[in-house]
Amino acid sequence: MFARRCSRLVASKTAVPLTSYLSRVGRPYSSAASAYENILTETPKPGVGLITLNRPKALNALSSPVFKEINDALSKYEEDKDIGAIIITGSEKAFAAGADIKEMAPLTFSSAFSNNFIAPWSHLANNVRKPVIAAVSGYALGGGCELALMCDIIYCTSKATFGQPEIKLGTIPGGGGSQRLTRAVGKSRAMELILTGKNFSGKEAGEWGVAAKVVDGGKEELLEEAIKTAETIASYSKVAVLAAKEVVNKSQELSLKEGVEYERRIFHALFGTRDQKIGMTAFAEKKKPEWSNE
Ligand code: DAK
Repeated sequence: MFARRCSRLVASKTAVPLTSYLSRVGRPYSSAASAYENILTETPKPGVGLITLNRPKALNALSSPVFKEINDALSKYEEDKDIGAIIITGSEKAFAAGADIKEMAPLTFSSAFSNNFIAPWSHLANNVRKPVIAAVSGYALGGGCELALMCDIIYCTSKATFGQPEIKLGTIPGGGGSQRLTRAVGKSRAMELILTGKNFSGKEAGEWGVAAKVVDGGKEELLEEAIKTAETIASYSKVAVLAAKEVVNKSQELSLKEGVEYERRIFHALFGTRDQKIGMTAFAEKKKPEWSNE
């Protein structure tokens, strides 16, 4: 498997993202970076796929080519049976400073509508069933904040800078920010943030429930925490993990009654999996479960 994965990857011309924290997290399962132009992909630990946005000159602004690569990498990790969790991160300075303003500036309604401009943004939220962790250091503005909010879990540094500044550009959030940020922080706070365009810190993101963990350090410490969590998730039955993500996401769309019923149906369905038998038998026999992922 290691050889198969390495054969898909070739040396990168740009950043070497793993070197600084390898001493802390141990040897990488695979540290070769990919042939993409704007992102790097690696497997820092077995079962963990890491996507690093790597467009430093534009603070990881999310242009169409960047998103095409993110989606391609996500699809590959989604297909890879060995990958159990995915992390998306950026640089120390910027997770992503937004959609690419220079690409958007000349657009007309007609061209944006006809070409379904940035429709590929929906891929992560709509099609990726494996858990995705956003590890946010630096700026996560506009589409960068929305990209983080599309992920299942956000970890950030206390000094990270989130915000939906689109109002300052004469527009509004277009990647789901008005919906997901509102669900995360409540209507009054979301209104204030979106109508003023004012930023909020990683520390506030933790206090307001946007981020699940706030790390008092830099990107190294942040990634270390994100990788640990991704490893934990990847160590469980993959079928149970997919089911768990699906039922939590349903809570955002269904009424409580419908959501509880949906959860119960999936819970019942899991009695049809081998891993439910493996997990419960292992508990009773005081053994470590060896998941079949079936
Ligand atoms: N787009 C393009 N280039 C960007 C950029 C961006 N969002 N952010 C930064 N850059 C570029 C800068 O232009 C600069 O390039 P050069 O001038 O060197 O060529 C380089 O990155 C470094 O930036 P600065 O010189 O400005 O760096 P500073 O440290 O001084 O400032 C900053 C950092 C993050 C405060 C500043 O760069 C900034 O304010 N950036 C813009 C932040 C912003 O307004 N973001 C929101 C963009 S609107 C949709 C989905 C999503 C969206 C829309 C629709 N659909 C699915 C329909 C999203 C919209 C947005 O995100």
